[in-house]
Amino acid sequence: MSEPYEVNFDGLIGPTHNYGGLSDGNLASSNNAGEVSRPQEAALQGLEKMRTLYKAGLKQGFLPPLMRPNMTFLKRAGFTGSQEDMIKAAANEAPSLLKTAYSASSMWAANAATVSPSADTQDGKLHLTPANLSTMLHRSLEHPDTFRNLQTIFADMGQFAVHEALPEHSNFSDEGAANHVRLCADHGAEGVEVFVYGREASEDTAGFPTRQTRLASERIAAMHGLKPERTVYIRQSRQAIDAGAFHNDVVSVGSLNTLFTHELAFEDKAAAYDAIAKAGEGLFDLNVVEVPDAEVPLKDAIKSYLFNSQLVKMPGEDRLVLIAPTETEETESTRLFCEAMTKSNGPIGRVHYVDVRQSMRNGGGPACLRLRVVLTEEQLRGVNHAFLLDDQKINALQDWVRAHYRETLSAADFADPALALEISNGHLALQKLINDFGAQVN
Ligand code: SUG
Repeated sequence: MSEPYEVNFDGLIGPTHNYGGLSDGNLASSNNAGEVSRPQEAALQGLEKMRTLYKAGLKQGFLPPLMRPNMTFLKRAGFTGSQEDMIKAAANEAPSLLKTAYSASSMWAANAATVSPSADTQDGKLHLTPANLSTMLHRSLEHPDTFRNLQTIFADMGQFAVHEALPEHSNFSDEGAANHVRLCADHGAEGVEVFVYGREASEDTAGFPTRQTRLASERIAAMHGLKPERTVYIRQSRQAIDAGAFHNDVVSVGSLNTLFTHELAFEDKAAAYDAIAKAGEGLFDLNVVEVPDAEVPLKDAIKSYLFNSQLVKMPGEDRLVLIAPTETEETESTRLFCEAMTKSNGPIGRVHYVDVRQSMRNGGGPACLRLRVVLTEEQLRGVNHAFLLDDQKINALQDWVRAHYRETLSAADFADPALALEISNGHLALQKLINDFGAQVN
């Protein structure tokens, strides 16, 4: 049997990428609110990151951007008439709702879904559950379309189970893979699935919003048919959330048997490491690379997004590679930590920096931009190949971006109905491109 693949599906950054300041508790989103964004540059940066992983010999896929403005949302919010009427009325009466309808937040694919590979599930299928993202209004609009996209990509019901999102209520707040870590000996071997939550279902918490409940995590684990003895629930530390770690993937990342984490990521770190090690008994020996606050203060970890990196096993390399944002290189404490870490003989042997600055300015690093899906050879054949990339397809998507995206965008532009038309033409061109990709023989 050949080794299964960990495929990264990145969110293709959409033409309405903007700095809306919509995410309370996400410091980058708040600090850059109202700035002029550069959608074309953003999407090209994202595609170059995808190319980096593809060229290194990894399988790379993409999730298309969701259609914006979200007219269904505006309709449900009480706007009527033609598209033009609705946009003009929203611009006059409720510009913040128009901004919400225009959000390109589906680019952060780590929040698209929670994924359990077939090696962990009782029915032997790969399970995916879109996140309801119910804490933030703009993000809560994503899941119905994400569900449809996942159904299109993972259509083979004999191999894949795509569930509907959990009920939209704060008791079930769910942010998908951003609060989920899978540890294992090899991608294809049975693993331990770790769910990190910020609060109990009906608990009131002061401070920045806690976006994941334990109940949501438990229901997803049950829905995916995970073994209770291989499933761990860990509470995220209040200190990390209040410092701006709105998702756990801002303060830790795991791959294979390695957990790379800030020492203040979890409420009770000793209990957390013990619980993971115990759940992994007989499967793997847990290797924790813990970053001390004295070397990298939480504030620097969050500013630099050291942990919002992709931790990957590259073909031909013995040790793991950390695909980190350039901000990690520019922040002294994190750069020095990475230099020392790669010189030691620990599990992370190399750091590769990528430029995803446009996304970073909204709080989305390399790890936010991707959804990891472990696929066996047979499952890979069952995936809709239009969404799996190679060099030519990346070039074609970049040409499409250059043809259809504005160089700059600000919230004031949303009031002009011509923007919506322009975007919908671009969307049609993308549909055609995806159909062409699908028609190619792989
Ligand atoms: O949900 N930012 C996203 C960033 C998501 C990052 N994802 C992970 N850590 N996995 C969020 O806060 C900002 C949008 C704005 O303000 O326009 C935003 O939604």
